[in-house]
Amino acid sequence: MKQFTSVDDISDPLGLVEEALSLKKSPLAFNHLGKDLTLGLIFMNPSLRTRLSTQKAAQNLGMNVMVMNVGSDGWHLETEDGVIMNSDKAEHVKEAAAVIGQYCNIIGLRSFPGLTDREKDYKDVIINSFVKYSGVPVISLESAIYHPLQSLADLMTIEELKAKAGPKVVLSWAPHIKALPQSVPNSFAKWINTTSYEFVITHPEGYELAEDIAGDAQIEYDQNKAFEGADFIYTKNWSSYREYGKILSSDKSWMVDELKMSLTNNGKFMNCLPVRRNLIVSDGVLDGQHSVVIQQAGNREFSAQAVLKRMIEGL
Ligand code: SN0
Repeated sequence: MKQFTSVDDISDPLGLVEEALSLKKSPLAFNHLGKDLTLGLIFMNPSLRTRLSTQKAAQNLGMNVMVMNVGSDGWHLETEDGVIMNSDKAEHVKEAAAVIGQYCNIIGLRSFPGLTDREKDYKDVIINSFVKYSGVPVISLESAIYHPLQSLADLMTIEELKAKAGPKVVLSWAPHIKALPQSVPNSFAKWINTTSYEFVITHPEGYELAEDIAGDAQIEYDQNKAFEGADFIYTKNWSSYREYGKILSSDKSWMVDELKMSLTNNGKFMNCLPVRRNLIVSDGVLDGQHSVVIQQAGNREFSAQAVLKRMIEGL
């Protein structure tokens, strides 16, 4: 595997889920596979789970890991072609990616969107530049538009917990004080659209995801109706795609609480974390027995390990 930037890079998403679940049972079964190989983890934005779980996954495979917070410790990167570099950006991504590729056998990269220029963000320039110029396989640790390692862990969690073949999975928008990327919901929608689950997305009007990403998901503007009979509730805030990067609603009634969860079919509560308590979800739901957010985060280690394993096997 030469790149892992979205589910489109995977021919058998559920096969990869199975592989990740089997690594979870024996994490050290391939602990020599990555011997003498180096993984570089490059962060332009903050991270807790992604950084630690990917580092742990690499260690389970016997790899060496180098981590750099380029956002704070590196040069600001230029991404435009043919510009006079007389701004605050000291290094072009062409050289930066190629140089990091000299030191690493695989590169993981996190780069959030600017949320001002939709066309630019949706070209996913930084991750695609690393794919183009680094000369080594590249893993998205959340790009401007997708977070595939998260979605793989989400799908693992649903597969572990589902009580029937085609569970009802609901992706629900919730309010936030900041404009956040669409990466997590975009990615979740794309991965769930590869399954035979019943898939509903609920959000206030104006928060529609890009049509080709939402795909065949049912859109339901009435959150209570969406929650009826749901087996899994995945809650996440995102800013508007249509009115790009804008916060169109701060409606507190979209927060997930016990009353809303009581409409579901004993539904499990999911979130990628970090989650803001009593803004996105009530304490009661997050601390309650139906919350599976810690299991989800635990699965991040094995989603990263399954992807790294396939990449190493393809080197
Ligand atoms: C990121 C996002 O894409 O929404 C990362 C999620 C895995 N989340 C945030 O930036 C949350 C920031 C905040 O202040 O709550």
